[in-house]
Amino acid sequence: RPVEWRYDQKLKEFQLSTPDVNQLRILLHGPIGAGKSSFINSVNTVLQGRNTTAALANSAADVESHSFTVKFKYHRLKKDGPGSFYPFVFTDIMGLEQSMGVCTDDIKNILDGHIKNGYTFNPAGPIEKDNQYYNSSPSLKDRVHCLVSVLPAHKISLTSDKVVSKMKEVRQKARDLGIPQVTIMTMVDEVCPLVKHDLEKIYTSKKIKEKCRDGLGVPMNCIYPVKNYSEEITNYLHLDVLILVALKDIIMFANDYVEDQIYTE
Ligand SMILES: Nc1nc2c(ncn2[C@@H]2O[C@H](COP(=O)(O)OP(=O)(O)OP(=O)(O)O)[C@@H](O)[C@H]2O)c(=O)[nH]1
Ligand SMILES: [Mg+2]
Repeated sequence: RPVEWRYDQKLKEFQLSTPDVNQLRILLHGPIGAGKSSFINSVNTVLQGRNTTAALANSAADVESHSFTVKFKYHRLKKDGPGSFYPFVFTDIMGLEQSMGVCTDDIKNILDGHIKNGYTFNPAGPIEKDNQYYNSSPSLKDRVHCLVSVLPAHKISLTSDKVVSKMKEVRQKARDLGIPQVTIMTMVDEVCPLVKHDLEKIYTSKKIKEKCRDGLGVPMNCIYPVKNYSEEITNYLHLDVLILVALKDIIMFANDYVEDQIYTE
């Protein structure tokens, strides 16, 4: 078995070292249909070792026309045993497209911890300060601890300038706050037929390398290629491994951030 497989055990045993923050908050952003919700589902599928009945992602065909994810909510991931959850939670936000996506100011509000679970995004403008879902004095536990940018490999070069600049703005804000960042490149199976048939070819595929190079200004060694669980109903080792490699770093970076903030505060 590849060495990465042990990450699965590491994540099962992972615990936060501080009582001030009870869960690590991970925010996914990226274009519509990039595979954000599917990634959260895939993480769930990998951690549980079984199909998790696509509870969160949309399987609708018209992902191009509009976005489905409208409500803000962090998703918990079930661990073995009733009522037991991993100490990290994920949220993905409506696609960053031109007219109806979440406005960049609200993404910044999420990074800062100003938006509470249950808020429904208004594409016309950011959350009002008197809204019941507005947290006016967020602490470290309310903040995002790792920002994940999701790029679909087959459409990287087609991403509109508007979306590219919105994503840059969000990444800049995260950088200002010192929040660690990871970029995930989904849909690797869509750009390389070799990889589609044999996921192990991912590290030698020229096409994948090319796509990483197009990665919207992100250094190549910061991009994690993955194939989400989308049509498979059983787990596959190499799919699991790619997702675990990305997940392990997301969680470790988030944890480093929290420890760092507590230490310096
Ligand atoms: N072939 C392939 N299909 C994928 C992959 N990831 C996601 N999909 C499919 O792509 C479509 C869109 O995925 P979603 O996870 O809904 O995308 P999203 O980023 O959450 O989209 P919005 O919420 O609309 O912004 C779905 O039909 C998925 O099954 C992948 O790695 N490979
Ligand atoms: Mg979604």
